[in-house]
Amino acid sequence: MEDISVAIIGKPNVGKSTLFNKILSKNISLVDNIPGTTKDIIEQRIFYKNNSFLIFDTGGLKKKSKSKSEEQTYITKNTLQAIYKSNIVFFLVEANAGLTKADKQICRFILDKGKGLVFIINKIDLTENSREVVKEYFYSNVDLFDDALLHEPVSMNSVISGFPNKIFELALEIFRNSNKNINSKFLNIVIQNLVLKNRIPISNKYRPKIKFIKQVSTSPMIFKVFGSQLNKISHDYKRYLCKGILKKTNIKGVRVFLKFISAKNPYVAN
Ligand SMILES: Nc1nc2c(ncn2[C@@H]2O[C@H](COP(=O)(O)OP(=O)(O)OP(=O)(O)O)[C@@H](O)[C@H]2O)c(=O)[nH]1
Ligand SMILES: [Mg+2]
Repeated sequence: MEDISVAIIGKPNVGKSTLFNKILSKNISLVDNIPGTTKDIIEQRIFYKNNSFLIFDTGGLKKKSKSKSEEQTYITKNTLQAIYKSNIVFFLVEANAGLTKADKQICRFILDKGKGLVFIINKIDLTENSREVVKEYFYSNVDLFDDALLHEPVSMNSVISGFPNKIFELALEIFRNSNKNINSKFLNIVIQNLVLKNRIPISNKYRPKIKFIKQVSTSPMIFKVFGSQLNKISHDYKRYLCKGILKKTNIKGVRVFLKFISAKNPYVAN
């Protein structure tokens, strides 16, 4: 049986190791109130509903240092390694801390690498706001990713014991979805409807034309789109197509990737 690999990622002290221990029902990873407690990646296997999960606890994300580019400063080598090795990332934030630019960047990075994302709000016991208000705040902020649809965040108090079923249900759903083969006929109806609803803008007197779409890979989900002058389609329009496909197929927690392939047209000057 192949493992579903899961990396627990988040800023120092958000409760990654606490969640890791809770998942394993054992105190394996050191928990402390000092940020930077976990140094190396710790990995353990668990079984949930006949699936084997390999869980990585990570040292998390470093504070910003001014010398490097922003992405580098937040994502350390260990974290990067864990993200690359994983199918799914459990991304933790603290309820009281708010969603920072760094959090958003890392979520974006995770999705861009084709990984599934489960967004978890921890230390919900420390906030005065209701769960709903906190969830709504984070949800409306992470929903900015318009080429990926996220699930509603899971809110939790990770120091309360008990296996976090909800998180694993989401992980399973995301994993299954990212391994789905979408019916070609359906996919083509979806994309033609998207184009009908919102026409591709004209570029250089020519309107790019989409003729056909087909899925070429699962996990990550990659689709090839065939047509003419497709290199003229704007970034925004590509995002519109991605989001439309995700909505119609009801896939959340992962990105889809579109590759545009234009037929050579001898009548159009370059
Ligand atoms: N009140 C409250 N405290 C929590 C919760 N989850 C974790 N903590 C506490 O937060 C502190 C940090 O927890 P860790 O699990 O060590 O955090 P971490 O993200 O692994 O930290 P690093 O390894 O340093 O990156 C500990 O004192 C935990 O007991 C929670 O849901 N509520
Ligand atoms: Mg830790």
